Amino acid sequence: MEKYSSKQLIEIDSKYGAHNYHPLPVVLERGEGVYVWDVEGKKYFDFLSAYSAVNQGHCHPRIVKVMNEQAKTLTLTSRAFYSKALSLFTQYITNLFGYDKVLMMNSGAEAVETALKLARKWAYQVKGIPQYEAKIITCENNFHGRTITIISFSTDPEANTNYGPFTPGFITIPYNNTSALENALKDPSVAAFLVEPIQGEAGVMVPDDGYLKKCYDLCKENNVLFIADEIQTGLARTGKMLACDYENIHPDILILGKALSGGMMPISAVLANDEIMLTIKPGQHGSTFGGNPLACAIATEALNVLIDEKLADRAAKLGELLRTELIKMQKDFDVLKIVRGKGLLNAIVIEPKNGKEAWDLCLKMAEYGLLAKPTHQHIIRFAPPLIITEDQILESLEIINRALKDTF
Ligand code: IF1
Repeated sequence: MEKYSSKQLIEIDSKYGAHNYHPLPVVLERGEGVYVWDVEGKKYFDFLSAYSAVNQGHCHPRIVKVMNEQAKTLTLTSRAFYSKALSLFTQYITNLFGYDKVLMMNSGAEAVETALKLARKWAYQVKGIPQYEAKIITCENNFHGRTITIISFSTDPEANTNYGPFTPGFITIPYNNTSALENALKDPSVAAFLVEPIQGEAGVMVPDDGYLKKCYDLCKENNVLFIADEIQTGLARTGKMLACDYENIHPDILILGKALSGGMMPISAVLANDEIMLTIKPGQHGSTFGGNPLACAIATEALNVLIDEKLADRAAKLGELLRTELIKMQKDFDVLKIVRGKGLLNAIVIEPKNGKEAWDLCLKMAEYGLLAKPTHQHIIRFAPPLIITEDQILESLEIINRALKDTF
């Protein structure tokens, strides 16, 4: 096979690919566990985990094995017919998370859109809100995907400028502010409250303890659905199977994605009880690939790996170690302003100095063998695969320390 250099491949991408991202100048070719390799054969710790889609690590052998077997058996039937894989997966995932039913989709955004449609259906058919007056409350600095409806309630100009006109029916309130929610819930046409248990894209913003529980209780008091977008925080990433588990709340609608597939392919799921889920009748929602046999086989094994390898406990323990050691580093580096996170969903905030900023630190960490990328200019997410070991965390911290020293 012809050898290409990183430089050549970056030029090809720039010439033929859309410019909807600005990647770090690293061209990856292989991944295994916590490591990825670039086309020159350089090895890196992956501290982004494809934004928490590879919690189980790159190319987990158990998931690859199941994927290969199913790929040779049956990959796609459409929903015009039943499939054994889907029937058995629906039973597995609903029992695992404690819901009556699941609706399978593909991307996270599609699952969020599905949850919004369920909330509106429930509003008109169950709660009795007058038709097309249903409103859904969302939070400032949210990130729930890139469709036109979802960016309609984004507060980030980068996400929605020049994409209008926007979908109506959304109320925006500040995140981590229960009185703002209490006030917004006075509107009788509110159907639901959609929230990320931790705001990932906003920069791993962890709300106050008790925030989610208080929001959940306020929603219950006002007959409003509590919808948790656990696409990034779910599936062991924050140290529990779900971030909502920290506050023992059971969302009315639970949205999963990303690591539901172990990074193999887009797989997302929306879970709810019958009162909500059965508001959608046959022919009123769907997707060509939603719940396909290949996805169901992969997702079953992806969940099994999380459980068998106790990845939530590992994330809790090693996340604590990572944050503790990063906080110690703050004594030596005044640019390291904030360290925050839960489990292995963490972020640091870097204050620019001597004309250098977070991007330069990421370039230096890449040079030293660790991949991470800034979001909102000064925030760097540290979210390695959950299979990382204590020694690998310590080795990664050494790289971060050296890069801080050599950058600022
Ligand atoms: C990008 C970050 C962004 C999500 C939550 C739904 C979705 C996401 C909580 C949509 C997706 C991805 C999208 C990707 C980068 C990454 C991301 F937050 F993880 F860092 F963008 F903000 N809910 N997040 O985090 O899922 O349709 O992508 O499968 O768009 O750049 P999707």
